[in-house]
Amino acid sequence: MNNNCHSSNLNPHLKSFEEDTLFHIGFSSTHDDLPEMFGDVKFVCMGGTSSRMKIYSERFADELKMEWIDYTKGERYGIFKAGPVLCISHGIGKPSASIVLHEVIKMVNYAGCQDVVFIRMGTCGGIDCEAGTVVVSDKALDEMLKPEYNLHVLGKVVTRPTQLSHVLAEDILSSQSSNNGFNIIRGNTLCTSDFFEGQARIDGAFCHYTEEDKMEYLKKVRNAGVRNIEMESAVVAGLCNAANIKAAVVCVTLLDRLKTDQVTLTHDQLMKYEMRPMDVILAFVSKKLGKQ
Ligand code: R2B
Ligand code: URA
Repeated sequence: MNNNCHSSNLNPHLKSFEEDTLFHIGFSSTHDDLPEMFGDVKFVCMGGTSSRMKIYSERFADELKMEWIDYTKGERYGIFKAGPVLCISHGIGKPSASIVLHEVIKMVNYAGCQDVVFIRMGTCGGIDCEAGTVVVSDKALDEMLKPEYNLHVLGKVVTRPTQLSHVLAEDILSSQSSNNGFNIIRGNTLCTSDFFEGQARIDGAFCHYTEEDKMEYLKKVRNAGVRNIEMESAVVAGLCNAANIKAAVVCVTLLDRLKTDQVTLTHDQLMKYEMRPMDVILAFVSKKLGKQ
């Protein structure tokens, strides 16, 4: 018996496993009826925190008039389903996002999901744009400004390209109404392994460079077409490319990094801005489902 691994792109070893335990999200390829639970999923929406993904999923369920189910097991990652929309948290940073993406990519495969797309809906620092701007990413760049996600495997560097789906980005943008009350721009996204020194901040516990050094780097970043900085887009792009899944990254800026390092938004401003990627993706999903 094998556990129903369909995709030729995925790990060939999976086909010979009797059972695959998806430890961090709490499912089993044989003991859970994944096709019944998740077979209808078309949109996998990911973001940092479980509480935000719960709010997003409730909003999807309300607006699309779809059934809402909380599939969260354990405390690592929140998993909520609103009809064909699965909302999953990925935590902070590439390692956390990589773990959940491996398991979710396998899960949608075991569930037999067809034409599924992955969308990260997050927060970020902006480059040369005011707080509250929504950035739809073209590709993720690493700290050396290369469109690559590099991982050490068996003592060697494995490089995965981080171009995001042009088609999906266009589809998302074309589903927006012009009067949603905020700016949406496109650009490259710098994906870093740290929030402080890795993002050229001078307010971390350590800093060996000057404000001028920082500004020189951020201008170089801007010249590479970067409009925002965050910490997971490269994994979303790299792993979805490897799996042949279309992916998009849609993030709201919390500050302009050419002006400041500290996020000083009030709770209300943060809540308001955090709903913007949701509004953008809700318009897209509604259009795709013929509900607009
Ligand atoms: C954006 O915000 C988080 C750091 O504050 C991180 O998850 C990211 O990518
Ligand atoms: N998230 C980041 O990764 N960087 C910022 O500046 C703000 C949010």
